[in-house]
Amino acid sequence: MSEHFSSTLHTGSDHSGQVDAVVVGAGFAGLYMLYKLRLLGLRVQVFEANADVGGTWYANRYPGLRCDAESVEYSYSWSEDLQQDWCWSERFATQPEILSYIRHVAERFDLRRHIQFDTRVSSAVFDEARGLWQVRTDQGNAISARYFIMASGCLSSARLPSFEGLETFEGDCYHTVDWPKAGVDFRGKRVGIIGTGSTGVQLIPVAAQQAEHLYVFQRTPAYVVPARNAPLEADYVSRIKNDYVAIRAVARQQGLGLYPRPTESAVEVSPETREQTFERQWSVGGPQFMFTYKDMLTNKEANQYAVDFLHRKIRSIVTRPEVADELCSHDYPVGAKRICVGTDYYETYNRDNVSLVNVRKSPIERIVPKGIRTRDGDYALDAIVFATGYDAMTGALLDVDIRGLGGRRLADKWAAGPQNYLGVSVSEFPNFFMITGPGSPSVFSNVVLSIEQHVDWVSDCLQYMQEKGWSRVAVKEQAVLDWVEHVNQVANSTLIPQANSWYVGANIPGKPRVFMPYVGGVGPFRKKCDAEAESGYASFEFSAV
Ligand code: NA7
Repeated sequence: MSEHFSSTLHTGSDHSGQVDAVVVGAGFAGLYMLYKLRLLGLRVQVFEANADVGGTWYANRYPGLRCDAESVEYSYSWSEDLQQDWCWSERFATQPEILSYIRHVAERFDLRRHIQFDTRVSSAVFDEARGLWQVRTDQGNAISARYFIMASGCLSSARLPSFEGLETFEGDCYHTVDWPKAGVDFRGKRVGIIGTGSTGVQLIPVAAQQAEHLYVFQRTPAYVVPARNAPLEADYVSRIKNDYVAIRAVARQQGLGLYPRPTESAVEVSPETREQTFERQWSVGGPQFMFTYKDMLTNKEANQYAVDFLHRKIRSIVTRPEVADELCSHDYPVGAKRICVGTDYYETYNRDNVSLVNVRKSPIERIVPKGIRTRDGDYALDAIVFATGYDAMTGALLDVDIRGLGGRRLADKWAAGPQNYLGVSVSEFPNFFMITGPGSPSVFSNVVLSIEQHVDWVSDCLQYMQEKGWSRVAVKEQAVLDWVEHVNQVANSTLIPQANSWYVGANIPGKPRVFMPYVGGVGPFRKKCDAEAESGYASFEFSAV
């Protein structure tokens, strides 16, 4: 162990003073990062804004919330005992079940003692002379650390559009990202939900069962495939557990996990075959619909076949043709915004107590004391729910005032987009790492496995530094420029950048339109990261100061 590292395991939280590493966030990423850093013998302080572990799975509690990745996959793979012991009860886990899993991990590996909760990191400034990050929090902590690691999540900075008159509303307002712990009773209420992304799609059917009347304010229709959620059968679970090591190995290389990689092209099969195949995927349910054909995200014609199939499904389910028409999207390829996975979503629009309001045709003008005013009229409401999403991928990073060499602010460096290398490192910001940052597969993968890959890579890099006696690492500018170009090239070879999605920052006024996730696949991405390590981190500069 190098002299630059502590030789003893830290056994308690330092609220001030110095540690080896500060980690921001105690969700899936922060917890595993903490675990790995402790294995290196480092003194670690984790700061978490919420009152407990879980990250986005702690803050989001709206009814209907489930993961849209299969539960047997959306879990840590780094402990064989853990993955053998834990039993998921349903195909797509509910938020309470995921949260209890994360809490179990925190307890099982004794992680909580290094986490300070209810504490938001406000700034991190690199002190060049000392080679240390000076980290401050909203609770008055001032702590220095050799390494500063943002494990703050891709979807954790909530977005509330600036609706005029919001403060005049006399009813109740909720944002799905900050749902009251005690729950919300919509019985007897006229409820408006703004937003039909994954969140709105999950909440709408549940809210419709309670509300006296539900108004859905839709700007862009989502493509929604049925979840077909069900309890997990014991023999299925035991088959998975017997094969877990092999299943994880496949998932790490291709990113589709349980879903076989499609080999056929949608444009090369007969119309009858295509229809049958789409129909089969529809009946299986879940996000694997996007993996029906290999070219659905790269070939316009292939994508249009999928769109046409989904439109036929919508029209077959929704009984009022004019409502079905409004639910069909015509202005972006399916999958270019994240495909939504729902339960009874389209069926909900057949209920007498549900109305769809097309706010693209008749935009919301303002919130008024009694409800929402659109161009074509007022909607009287007792409650408004904002399911308006996140400042994705960069929001949580830039919520912290991070300053690197020469006091340069990360927000300024990223004024034209999140320039970094492998989604993990930023030039001029030594000893600063991001877990699943922009430029990595993150939201385009089973994010838990992507988190593991990034955490492993960072801890391997730190171990390498320990062995070499180095204490400072910074990526070279050229590597960043090359990586950003590669990320864009790969994205532009697909249809994905064509939608006004949060992938390109289009949901945030003023945010530069830059494609953020890496869509080249987790296998190729892993190979690039491994090659970087095997080259002795050729794209990085190390020093002992
Ligand atoms: P999303 O996917 O960003 O969806 C937000 C929704 O809110 C979307 O339908 C937006 O319409 C709508 N929205 C946002 N601002 C407005 C205004 N001003 N007026 C009307 N409608 C608006 O967020 P989610 O929380 O649903 O899902 C995010 C991810 O979390 C999801 O992909 C999963 O990975 C988990 P728009 O499409 O912008 O026209």
